[in-house]
Amino acid sequence: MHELKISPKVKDALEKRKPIVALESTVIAHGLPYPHNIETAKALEQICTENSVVPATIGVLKGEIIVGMTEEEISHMLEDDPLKIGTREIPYVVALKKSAATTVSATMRIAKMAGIDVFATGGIGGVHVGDWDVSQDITEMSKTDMIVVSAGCKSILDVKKTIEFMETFQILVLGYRTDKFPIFYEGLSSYKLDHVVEKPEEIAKIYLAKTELGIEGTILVANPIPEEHAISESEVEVYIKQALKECEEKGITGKQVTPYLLSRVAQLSNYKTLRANIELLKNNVRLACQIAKEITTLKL
Ligand code: PSU
Ligand code: MN
Repeated sequence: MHELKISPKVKDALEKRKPIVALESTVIAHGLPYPHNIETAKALEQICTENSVVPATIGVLKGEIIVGMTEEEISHMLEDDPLKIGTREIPYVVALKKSAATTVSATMRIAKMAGIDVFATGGIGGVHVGDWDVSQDITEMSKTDMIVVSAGCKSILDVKKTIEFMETFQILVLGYRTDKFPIFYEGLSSYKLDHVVEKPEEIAKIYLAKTELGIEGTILVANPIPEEHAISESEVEVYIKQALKECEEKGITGKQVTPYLLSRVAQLSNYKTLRANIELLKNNVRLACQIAKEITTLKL
């Protein structure tokens, strides 16, 4: 198999079966503006460390797949104006020695190759509104064993279709202390979830049962943004409508859509959505740390 560059800390944690949480690099390169991106990347790693969990930020530097990027490696990646890649583009950047930030799909696949079970992100990609555009995140989650902690998905997506697609692709969605599917900035949606868990331990047990039964795929933990950081639906809707209209006018399509919408919505909201984004990321990492610890306890 192609060699991954696994950092000494992550390697040690894998050998000693210590808890590890994978983190993606697209949110750093294409999801948050400078300098918030670097600050947030550091803050998320720090939350892991404070919780005695080893963080593993994943990305590609000049064709080398890195699991557990250092601060310098993250800076180098950003200087290289990295591509935004999903799983299907991993061989392309490896063979042609390009730098790339990994989305949810690519991060999960690489985390799996390394032997990591838990991954924290902000929001997953899903089914976009309008023309056919469905994220690789969905297809990847249908086949890769992983626990992905996210604050649901963004209302820039067609939330209802995204939820239905997850059923079709056999992705188990667990509401964390909620029976409503969470929406990124806004908190809870009106879409009901069938499966609710109250404790990180339950999530770990379900994951191990899944593994023992040989049922492949992801467990998506839907962890709502803390109420005090949520922004009202009516407010966010105005910004999203405006940003979507601009996408159409400017002919923005494909993988440019999500980064464009994210940055425009942040500008239009006077960076209120940016603060919400950072808070929900931290909240997801905290929960992912607890789950990762439960898994190591149960696996011992
Ligand atoms: N949603 C966010 N922030 C992000 C992304 C999604 O709130 O940064 C990123 C993630 O990396 C996700 C990707 O995997 O966008 C999905 O992009 P696309 O829709 O092009 O598949
Ligand atoms: Mn797409």
